[in-house]
Amino acid sequence: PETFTYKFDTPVYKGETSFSTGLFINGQFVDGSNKTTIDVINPTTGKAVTKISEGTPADVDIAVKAAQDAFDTVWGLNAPGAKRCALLNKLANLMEDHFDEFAALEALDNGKTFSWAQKADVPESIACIKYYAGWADKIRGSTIETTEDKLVYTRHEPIGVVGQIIPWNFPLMMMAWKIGPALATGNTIILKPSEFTPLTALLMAKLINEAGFPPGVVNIVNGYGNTVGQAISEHMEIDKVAFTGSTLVGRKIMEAAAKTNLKNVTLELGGKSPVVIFDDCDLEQAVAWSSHGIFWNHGQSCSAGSRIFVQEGVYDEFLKRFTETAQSLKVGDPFSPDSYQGPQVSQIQYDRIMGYIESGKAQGATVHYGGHRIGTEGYFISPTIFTNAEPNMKIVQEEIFGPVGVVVKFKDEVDAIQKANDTSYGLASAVFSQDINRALTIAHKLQAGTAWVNCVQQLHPNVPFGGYKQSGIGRELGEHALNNYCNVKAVHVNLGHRQ
Ligand code: TXE
Repeated sequence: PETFTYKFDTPVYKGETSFSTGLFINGQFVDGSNKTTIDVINPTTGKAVTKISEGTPADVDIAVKAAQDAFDTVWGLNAPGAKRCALLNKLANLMEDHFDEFAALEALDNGKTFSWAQKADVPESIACIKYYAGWADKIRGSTIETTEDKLVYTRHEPIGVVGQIIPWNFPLMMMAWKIGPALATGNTIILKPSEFTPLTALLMAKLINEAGFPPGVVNIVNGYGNTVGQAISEHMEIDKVAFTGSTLVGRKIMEAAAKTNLKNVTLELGGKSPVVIFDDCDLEQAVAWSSHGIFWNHGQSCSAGSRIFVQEGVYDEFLKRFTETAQSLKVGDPFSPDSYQGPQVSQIQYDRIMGYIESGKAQGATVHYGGHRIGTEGYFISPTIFTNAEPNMKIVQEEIFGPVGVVVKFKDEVDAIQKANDTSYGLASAVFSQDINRALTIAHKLQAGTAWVNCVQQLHPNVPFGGYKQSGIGRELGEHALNNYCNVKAVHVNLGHRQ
């Protein structure tokens, strides 16, 4: 396979990156078995920056064999926790050495701004790997009291070969969330990055080798969802699949698992998260956070606060200030120091978002601000605010995954809860109020895996994250994620009793 070498010469970063574009199987970079490639498009220009090897189901088979061999010999129960801990820490340190290179690659490949990748994606990915390094030698079962003639204890054993399919919105961070807990608990991995954003995973592959992980412990098979992704979810020798992406594909993955070996499935899917703003909020704080909630990462966040409910008394003032904030957000080149928002990730996503904006207009909602393309090159969309939306409209019900927020008025607490929970999703939610009793009461009534009080988009490696309703199954991050990657075995020991 070819080596991708790229010189960044931008106002915010000058430097060079270089790594193989092959599939990463058994510690080696190899061509896909069909020798075909996938173009990697820079969303700022719409032009290809390089090509990467395209994997096939046959490559998944080869990777699974390597992963199984590694599990049986050098990883799994054969690698003590302290060794897994040391390797994960080594990887985190190497990531730190390549900090700005990672941020630049995310900006090039995904279109997110270099400065936000520096502030969020890269440090949070490193923190996640370090956090799970800390767990690697602390995986433990328990003894359970039954009767005096028995000793019963549990072991938390690694599952084996696990599949991990990740999306394009936080390429490095999603990889870290997936590989951290899987490696800490001793599993071996077949990871498929998104075909839209494969670059940081390839740099990670290089560092995984450098850190000294045995060959076959982590395998990265780039490729399309309906080939490589499907092969992973159908594979008879993959015992668990973890997926982050659309609800549509989440269903396909469960179906594939059900039809094959009933592999264990965890899903982190879409959202349509409510932000509930009461009259008694700190308005400046509510405006700033709600703007960040929907416009950060160009709205391409599963926990984006895309439905903003504002109480009658403060609605007009909120809308005025929220609009001014949206106007002030600089949309432009991800490598420009003052850009807040870069391009959407791909032509497909650009078209999908513009389609939603058109549907909102057609169904009678008002484009209060934005709603149009910016520039003539790349996939830039203006921050957009809809008002006068009805509950059944597509822009209120469906995940747009772009910089498009809907602002809706509400009367009282009952009305707010009814409106906020009127969705098939349940990933995140937020409430703004200076009355702590009200804020917490509402936070407890919101049907979502995360409730933010007087803030939004707060994540931490120590804290579980995941969805209620159709936003997913299982929890990532924190101690909870370890359970996704362990089989619990109960051992009953008879202390001499004869039947
Ligand atoms: O996601 P896909 P897409 C939502 C968001 C967005 C929409 C579509 O609303 O607008 O999904 O984005 C792989 N078997 N989210 O189409 O297809 C695919 O190759 C196995 C929310 O890009 O779900 C990629 O690696 N895998 C989300 C991954 O699934 C398959 C993040 C995600 O892509 C597959 C991304 C198949 N049949 C999109 N088909 C979030 N929760 O944050 C595709 N894939």
